[in-house]
Amino acid sequence: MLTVAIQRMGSLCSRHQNYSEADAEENVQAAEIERRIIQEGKAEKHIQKLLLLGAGESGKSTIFKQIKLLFQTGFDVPELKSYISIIHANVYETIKVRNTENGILHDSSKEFSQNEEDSSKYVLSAENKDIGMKLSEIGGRLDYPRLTKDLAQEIEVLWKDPAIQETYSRGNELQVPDCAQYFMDHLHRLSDVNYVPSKEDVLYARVRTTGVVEIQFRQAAAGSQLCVYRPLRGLFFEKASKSPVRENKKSGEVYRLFDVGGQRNERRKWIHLFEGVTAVIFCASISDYDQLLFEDENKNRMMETKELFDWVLKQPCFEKTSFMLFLNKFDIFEKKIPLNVCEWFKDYQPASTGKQEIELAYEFVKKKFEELYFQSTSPDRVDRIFKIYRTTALDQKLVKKTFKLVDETLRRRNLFEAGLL
Ligand SMILES: Nc1nc2c(ncn2[C@@H]2O[C@H](COP(=O)(O)OP(=O)(O)O)[C@@H](O)[C@H]2O)c(=O)[nH]1
Ligand SMILES: [Mg+2]
Repeated sequence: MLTVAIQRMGSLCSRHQNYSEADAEENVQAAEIERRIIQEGKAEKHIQKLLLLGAGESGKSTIFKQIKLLFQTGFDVPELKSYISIIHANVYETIKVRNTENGILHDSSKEFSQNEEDSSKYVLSAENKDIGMKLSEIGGRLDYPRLTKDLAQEIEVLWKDPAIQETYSRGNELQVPDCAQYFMDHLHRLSDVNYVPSKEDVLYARVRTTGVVEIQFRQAAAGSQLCVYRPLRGLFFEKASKSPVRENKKSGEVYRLFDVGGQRNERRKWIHLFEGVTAVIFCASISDYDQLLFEDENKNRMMETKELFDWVLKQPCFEKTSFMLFLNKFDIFEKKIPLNVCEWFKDYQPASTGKQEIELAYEFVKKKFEELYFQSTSPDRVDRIFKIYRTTALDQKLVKKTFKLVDETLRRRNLFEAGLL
């Protein structure tokens, strides 16, 4: 690159009348380029690579969005607006109904109605038939329309229909988006003609990540600042505004965080990112133990997470990589107690009630992951760092606090490795 730049400068300069002046200028520019390349090379060495891994819907992209909010001024209006179609699609997915020979049913309750004697409870009531027909037609379209006030009102009526509520009461057996209730509670605001999604709406919005997205930022000792944010092979794009070299002069670690798709078909792309990773932030949704996978409805989500964590831990590239395990969706977990269903947790014995039981259940799950970590970590890797954090990715304060702890741990590790501790 340097040679090309010099060659280009050479051809430009050759048109100059005064060659010695041009040569001097050329030398100065070449020296400057070389100095910048050396500096950037040094800066790259200081960048700590963090990888968000975990199964689909474990909260990786929500953590990624939180980091973007914490280390940047937030989402600007065009970016917020880019979420309108995603949020409206989340609404239509929540209320997706289908016209069948037995009547209009929620898309997901077809199996329930086939396997149960009393299938009538899943059929929309007669007075909501027209709305049901309309939404069944919309649900079949490739592109959903923008949510209008009228549509929002009709969706609200349908949401309250006993058949839909009956279906949603068995949400753990269905592929129900976590954001369903939240968006149903805000239908009127979401359908306003001037609607601009709030920060919270964006955090709730569910979009399946494909490809890889990265953000680069600096966690300073007091406060923090963003350096650069740019896409790799992913969805988001924002122009890099500052050179990491300049930012790096200030104190604080520079991190580059990668978010990836979590579904099985996305995982083969992960391996390309495994080189030189400082820490894996593994997201495990601990509320998933009674749910089935989106991509394989015969597989329990927690069992998938267990196998995935085991596989990641054994990757040859991660011999010295630190592991930060985020036991995520604690807010949903605490509402689901007592634990049940999942094969991995079958030795769980409820011993108490209320808050105390929640703590016991959480400690039980944490211990399971700890045991798995040590079983899957060969003796030559025992000096890599392993930390577990209880998270709710939607809770900004908690994510901020957690990331600070992650940062402190990684800094201490660096000092130790440099022989300064
Ligand atoms: N209630 C709750 N919802 C969460 C939490 N973390 C993520 N979600 C929601 O779960 C859905 C999937 O999260 P996402 O970050 O896209 O998962 P990913 O597939 O791992 O990237 C989104 O609708 C999020 O808003 C959490 O801690 N609590
Ligand atoms: Mg994602």
